[in-house]
Amino acid sequence: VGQRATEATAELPANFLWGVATSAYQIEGAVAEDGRTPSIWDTFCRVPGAVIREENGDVACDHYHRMPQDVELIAGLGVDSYRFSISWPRVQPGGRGPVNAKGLDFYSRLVDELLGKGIKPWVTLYHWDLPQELEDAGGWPERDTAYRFAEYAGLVYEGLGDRVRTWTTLNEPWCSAMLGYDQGKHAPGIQNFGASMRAVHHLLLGHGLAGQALRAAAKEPIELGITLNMGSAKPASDRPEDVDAARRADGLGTRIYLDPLVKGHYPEDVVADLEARGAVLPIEPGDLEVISTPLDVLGVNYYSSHVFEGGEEPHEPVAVSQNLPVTAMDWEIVPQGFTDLLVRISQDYPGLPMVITENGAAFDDEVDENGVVDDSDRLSYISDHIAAVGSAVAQGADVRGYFAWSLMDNFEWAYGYDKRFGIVRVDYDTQERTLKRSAEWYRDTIRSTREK
Ligand code: GBH
Repeated sequence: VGQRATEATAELPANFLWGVATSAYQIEGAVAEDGRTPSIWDTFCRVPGAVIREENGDVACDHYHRMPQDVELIAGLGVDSYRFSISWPRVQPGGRGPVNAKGLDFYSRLVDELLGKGIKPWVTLYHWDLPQELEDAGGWPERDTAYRFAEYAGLVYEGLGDRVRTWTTLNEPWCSAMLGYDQGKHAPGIQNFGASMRAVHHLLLGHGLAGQALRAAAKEPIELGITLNMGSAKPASDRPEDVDAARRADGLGTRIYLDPLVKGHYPEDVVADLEARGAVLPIEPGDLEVISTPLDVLGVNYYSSHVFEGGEEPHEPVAVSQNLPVTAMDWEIVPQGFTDLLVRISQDYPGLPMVITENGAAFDDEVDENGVVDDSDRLSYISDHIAAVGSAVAQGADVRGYFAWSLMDNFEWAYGYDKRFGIVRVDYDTQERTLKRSAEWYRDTIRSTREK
């Protein structure tokens, strides 16, 4: 363990931020308590076939009732920071109107518990749980949702802004737009490419408007961020159709978000591709200025990277096998792609500090007769990926922190409770939490960096 920790962290700066991450719907449960109303995920989970075994987040890890103990668990890992998300329909039921004091109070107590233990709260305002009423009014393809999101951000700031400095607006807008409105694998389960592109623009607009609202309300400077899921996209060969396929995958996966956020305009090649498909980004005058509101930090969520082949025109990207080992999600394990991605972002979008807001893996854990989960596969995944971050830093990437996904096993969206991403095991019958070997390694590794 010692050797491995030293190697993995050798290149990281001394003030590197270590953390663990979760999201509201995946852990909280208590979906009908203290005034919370349904989100699109409560609805989606009831659609036959949408989620494996028709599972849902009604109870999840029961974190809503176990929060103080869970904060103790987090403190025991010795992390600097805890990344969690706020449930919009808890704080502003229905997505409109006044704040629900009881709902907001839960997060206020969470922040106090964390600060009391010297743990920095890293707040994400939106991790996919849109109030159902806003979906009924059109959801993210509808422009008004962006304004509603900014209003909600302001309400949260009023309640927590005196104690929270770091604000992530959205978690993985690609997933909200593409899985939610194009592929239909996530809530609200719609399959309409045009709608997904309208969602992209309104998510980004919502990010910008919320960022401006937070800054307008802030008495002291805040740290504004957005979290994107990304990987490196490489062509399978130098055949023009493969090169074009990789360009397209990168365009819709990464540049359609980062270009407007950082450079203030959408990438021309992507806009041209969309036009050819009859899809439009519904840009209104002034939108790009709002979207490019200065970012203090870019959150990077990394799981895997792909190599693409292009078929016939228009060279739709098709991911091909790299013959690498996979996780329980069947995602190939590509730490080199992580290094490549971080170096590339630092070159193409210079001056933007990055924090890894999620990285981790699902494996089929086994509990032995002593209750131990010896998850050497997850431990290797995490240590290899921390080392990959180190390599990127050595090549000049400005990466300032790493959050393991996830603190504990939780509701893995369309996969229900089948896939376990936790470094802490959750027994869903008893709600007992047990540190896996990976959690012990992570704790010891963090400790060892402090002794440097
Ligand atoms: C994150 O999303 C979420 O933020 C988090 O809530 C979730 O629990 C966690 O990851 C684990 O899933 O099939 O090889 O093409 C992950 C976003 C986007 C990552 C799609 C994997 C496809 C991999 N995912 N991506 S592959």
